[in-house]
This record gives sequence, structure tokens and C-alpha cells, in this order.
Amino acid sequence: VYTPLIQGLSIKNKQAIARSISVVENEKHNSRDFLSQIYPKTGNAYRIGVTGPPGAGKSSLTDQLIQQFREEEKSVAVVGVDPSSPFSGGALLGDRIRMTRHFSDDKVFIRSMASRGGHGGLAQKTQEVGDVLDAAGFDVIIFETVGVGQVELDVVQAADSVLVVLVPESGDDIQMMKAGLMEIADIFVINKADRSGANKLFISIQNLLSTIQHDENNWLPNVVKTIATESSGVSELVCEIQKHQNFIHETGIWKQKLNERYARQVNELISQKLQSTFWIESKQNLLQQKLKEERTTRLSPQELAKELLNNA
Ligand SMILES: Nc1nc2c(ncn2[C@@H]2O[C@H](COP(=O)(O)OP(=O)(O)OP(=O)(O)O)[C@@H](O)[C@H]2O)c(=O)[nH]1
Ligand SMILES: [Mg+2]
Repeated sequence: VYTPLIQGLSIKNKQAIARSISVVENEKHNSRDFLSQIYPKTGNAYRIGVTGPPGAGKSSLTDQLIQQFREEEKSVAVVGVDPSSPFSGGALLGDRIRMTRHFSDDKVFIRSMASRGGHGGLAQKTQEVGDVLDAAGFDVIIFETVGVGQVELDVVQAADSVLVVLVPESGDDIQMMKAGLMEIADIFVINKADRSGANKLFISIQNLLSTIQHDENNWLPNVVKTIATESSGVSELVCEIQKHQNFIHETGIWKQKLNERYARQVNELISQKLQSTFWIESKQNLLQQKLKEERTTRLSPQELAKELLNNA
């Protein structure tokens, strides 16, 4: 059924790519089979996650990265992920405006995704879309997302290199640590370095990083200053990405990441299947009935779970 679509994918036909993505996104006609068929073609793309606070310049930087990778003859796909918006619009429109110069390039593909419900979580969907683009043979896939919530962190964590984009106004380090950005960053980018405070932030991140214990098997994140609107610092950034890529290849971390993604996908699919077959109407009703009972006299969650499981 999917043969023409897969053929189109293999030559990076934009229409075929777009259709493949919507098969996956909307879980149309056995999208699982489709993903299964393209699996052998995946595992070659390098995945970069770009996250950071709203307006930090993520799309502007992504546009610059596309430019740099294209100069190296690499094909690039970009997935903009916006968990907060149920439909494509708003911020995602902004992404499109920042990257328009690459639209006519047939080695560049740009797509926005928004949470539209469905069975899997947005992070899982994003990975599946990544797999489609990987199968289409893109050398680099960039995932852009606003780094505020858990979903966004999950999205970028599935990438090979994670760029955390901050701006001089980003404020104190403590806040960053709270947001969990410190743990996921492979490279810190201080964008809008044309503004005052960039050096102060640079030093405080360096100080923070110097307290991290590390050895030759662990990557120590580095910090790069950029001005995305002036292409300044971008080649240094690409250089750091390359360094990180080499590092994770040499240490075997990349293979490990691929395996983790594989295992996560399997787990995700199993739990979805188990949940959906488990919650037959009578069980849903039983739960609903317990919810109506007095909190103090009803069964404990543990007892109820046991009862539900035993009645399988
Ligand atoms: N002064 C200055 N402005 C910049 C720089 N980089 C980006 N901008 C501007 O900052 C604004 C936001 O840039 P975007 O690239 O859309 O930022 P973003 O992080 O993708 O924004 P969201 O996706 O909405 O979270 C735009 O007006 C850019 O022109 C920079 O290095 N210096
Ligand atoms: Mg953006």
C-alpha cells in the first residue's frame, strides 16, 4: 500500500514527505505498518534539539544552522514543535517567517507540529516524524521547541545533540537549573550577544559548569555566544555541534542513544496497547463508581488496582 509513498520519500519528494508525516501524525491507515516498513531506512540522520525560552532566537538560529549545513552540502529537515498550541498557528507561523529563504531548496524541509491529541504523546509523535525524515535521507534533523515543560524536554531529549538557547535577559542560573535545562544541555548558546549582559551570563554558566564532575567518558557542555540576526558565532556553534557529534560517536554514546530511543518506542507501544485493551467499559464504570464514593470509605487505589487487574 505504501510503496509509492516510500518511493517518493526516498527521493525526498516534498509532497511524499508531507503525506508520510500526516499519515504518522494523524495515525491514518495503519500508520504503525508504515513506520515499520521505513524502519530499515532509519538510523542515519543526526538529530539536533534546539530549546530555550520564548523569543530567545531559536528559529533565527535554526535558519542560520540550515544555511551552514547547506554550505556543507548536507540536507536538513526542521520540525517545529509547539505543545501549547492545539493547531498550527501563532508562534509556528513565526518559525516559517524566519526560515523562508530555504523554502525553495529541495534539500530543506520545514514542518510544524502541534499537539492534536491522538493516542501517543507529542514526544512520541515527534520521534516518529523524525523517523520519517530520517528514512527520507536527511543528513540533519533539527527539532525546535520552547523549553518550558516536560513535553518539550522529552522532545529534545530524544535528540543526539541538545542546544539550549539563552539570552542575556534569561536571568539567574538558579532559574535555569529549575527548568531542568542544565541537565539536558550539550551546548549552551547565548544568543543576542549584541545585548548587554551576555558576558555576565557567559561567566555564570562557565562557573556553573566548572562545578560539574566529569571524566573523558562524559561530555562537558560548552558555551557559545551568537548573534543569530547577524550570523555571528554560527560557524563556532556548528563546530561545537561537530565536536559533540564526534564525541558521542567515539564514546559509543550515540549507539546507546539509538538503543534508548528504540526501547522507549517499544515500551510506549506496549503500554498504549495494554491500556487500550485493559479499559473495557465495565472497568471504566467500576473506576467511575469508586470516584463517586466517599474518599474515606472507598477502596485504596492499591486495592482497586488489584481488583481491576484480577478481573482481567
Ligand atoms: N538583537 C538580536 N535580536 C535577535 C537575535 N536573534 C533573534 N533576534 C530577534 O528575536 C526575535 C525572536 O526570534 P525568533 O528566532 O523567532 O525566536 P524563537 O526563540 O524562535 O521564538 P519562539 O519560537 O516564538 O519561542 C526576532 O525578532 C528576532 O529577529 C540576536 O542575536 N540579536
Ligand atoms: Mg521559533
